[in-house]
Amino acid sequence: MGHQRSKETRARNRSWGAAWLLVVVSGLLAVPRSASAALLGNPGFETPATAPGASDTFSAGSTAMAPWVIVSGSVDVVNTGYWPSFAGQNSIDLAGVSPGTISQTFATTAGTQYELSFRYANNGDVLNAGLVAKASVTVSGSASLLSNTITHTGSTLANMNYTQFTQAFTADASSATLRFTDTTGNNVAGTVLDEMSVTGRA
Ligand SMILES: [Ca+2]
Repeated sequence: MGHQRSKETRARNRSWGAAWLLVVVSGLLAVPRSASAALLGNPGFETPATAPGASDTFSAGSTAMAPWVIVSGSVDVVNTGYWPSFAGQNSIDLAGVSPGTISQTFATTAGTQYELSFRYANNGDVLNAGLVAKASVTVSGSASLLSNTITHTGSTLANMNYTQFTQAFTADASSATLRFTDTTGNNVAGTVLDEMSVTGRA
């Protein structure tokens, strides 16, 4: 009897050993391949450099914010001394001297899920108290992958009260284009954006 129990114990131990090996191997396979890869360029609008307290306007055709493309209209790159950035020295107002549209194309793997995240607020200038900023945000590959509208109010020069946007999308091609269009309806005061990221959820 004792001998038999001992054989059963050894068999159980071998079986546990195999189970642990499986856990270790699947743990290794589950490590995200590209979670920390930076898919967007100039994600916090830190280029171009701004002077302390300054706000500089850039119009369609300007490459100052590359790889962001100013598709139409204009945007302001705003130094944190004018209103606080969420991070770094700069944020942007998506309405410069006219409602702006910006876009950026980045590499993706079809079938992989990604998460888009960014911070948004509204032009907090004292002249714009009560402004309700509005913008569309889209991601497209071969088809539309994400389409949403953001609205924001209540930002002030002292407290921009940034809100975080987070939404997942699944790529369907080797690249995708992220696009923002200001629809506030004000030529000089619109949606404030900062600290973009797109990360793979592989
Ligand atoms: Ca920034």
